[in-house]
Amino acid sequence: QLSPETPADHIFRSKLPDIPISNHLPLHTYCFENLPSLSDKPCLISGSSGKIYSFSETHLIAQKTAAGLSNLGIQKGDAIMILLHNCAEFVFAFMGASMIGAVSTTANPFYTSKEIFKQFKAARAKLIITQSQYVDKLKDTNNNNDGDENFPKIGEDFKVITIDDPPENCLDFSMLSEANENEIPQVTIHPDDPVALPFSSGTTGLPKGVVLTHKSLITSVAQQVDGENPNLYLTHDDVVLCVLPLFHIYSLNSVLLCSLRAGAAVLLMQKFEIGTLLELIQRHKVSVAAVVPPLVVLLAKNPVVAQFDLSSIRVVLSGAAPLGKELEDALRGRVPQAVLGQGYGMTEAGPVLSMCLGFAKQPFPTKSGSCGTVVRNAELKVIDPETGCSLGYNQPGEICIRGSQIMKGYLNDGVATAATIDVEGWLHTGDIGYVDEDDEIFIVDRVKEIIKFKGFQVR
Ligand code: 4UV
Repeated sequence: QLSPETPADHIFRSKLPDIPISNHLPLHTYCFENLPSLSDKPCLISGSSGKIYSFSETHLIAQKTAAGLSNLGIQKGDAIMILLHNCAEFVFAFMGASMIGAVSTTANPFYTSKEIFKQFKAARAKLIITQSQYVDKLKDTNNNNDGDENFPKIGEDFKVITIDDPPENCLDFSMLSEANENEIPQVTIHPDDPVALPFSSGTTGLPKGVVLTHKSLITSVAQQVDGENPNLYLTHDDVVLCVLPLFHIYSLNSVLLCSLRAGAAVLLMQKFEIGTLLELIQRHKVSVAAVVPPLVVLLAKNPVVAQFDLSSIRVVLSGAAPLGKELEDALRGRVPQAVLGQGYGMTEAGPVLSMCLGFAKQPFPTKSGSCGTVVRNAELKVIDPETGCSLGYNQPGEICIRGSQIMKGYLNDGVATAATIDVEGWLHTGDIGYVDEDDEIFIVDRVKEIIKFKGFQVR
């Protein structure tokens, strides 16, 4: 019985009903659950080479990669670092690691040597998968060791695998992708075991490892693409643009994992260039484009866009930073046939808190500027940052989210975890926003320290 002094929280829910979610499965089993009906369908399309991997090929190479990682000594609970731009090998490595119960920590190949090793050491990674051009950063040269005599050495302390010609002491990716899939060790994966370890500053301080489990990622993907009326409706005929980097959770979750689950093809773009992007959209008839606001600016304003046929695009999902109404309207002029809307995510939240209901199979009307409605099977509340009291419709405050999709916690940092997830299980985002009378979320401010450049956190 609540006393009159402690009124019940005002909890916001999706307009979509809750659904059963198979989050007892390992992530790879869940993502490839529909493999029998998808086998020959395109799964990964390499933008640069045009090579297409079917669902069964993708699954098989991921299994081989799992066996290869195991042959190199990677065991359940170990971490590997994926230091790659978007490419098929990223997918094979991530899914392969999942298959043996290992964890992938993903990082931007453009990071400095110092940034890479900070993450590498914090994650206690045993192996790095990268491209030969970044191997110099992984060596104890250029005085980036700060006098550390224990600076790890390639080949001795950790292994480096390159997806192109391996430099000295490095191994070729074929060691993984051509291993015998029958040699995958039998492992028991628990839903609470970690599978992804992206790094984020959260609401305060330095980047920390965000522990995302099999259960959290499955829950997040299911909240988006599962159910009779999925919030983000993807079909076997969709081609989903993957230009945003897979090392960031937005692309990893909402582009890659959602497409694998839903049976849509993923068009992988290694690096961003506007002409190539437009040409690939036209050639492969991209139907769903996941973007960030700076990309929306280009698509809306760059005159070169008018020379390309973008009529295949039916959905544009923008996220990771605010998208103003004016910009959204300008983009609408370029893709009048498409539904435009936003997703709102935070690495720690698993990551998706809310998604535009205009993307649903049976869509709802939505407003520009809104970040969508809270995802299903989750609870959202808005609290007064001073008093912690929960607020009702149209009252701005700190957005909090609760559900099985949120992170398990920060890696080895109980203090930071307790400062972010309270005892009742609410994750405090550090974002200020409100929910309007149609259950749409609007973000108006931030009470945290993170700096974002083009939608990505700056370290
Ligand atoms: O931790 P992070 O870098 O995470 C993200 C994740 C974004 C998304 C977006 C759509 C998806 O479908 C998805 O899977 C992932 O950006 O940064 C988190 C902070 O970025 C701001 C907000 O301050 C978060 O706490 N942010 C994210 N999305 C939006 C946003 C948005 N739509 N509008 C305004 N700010």
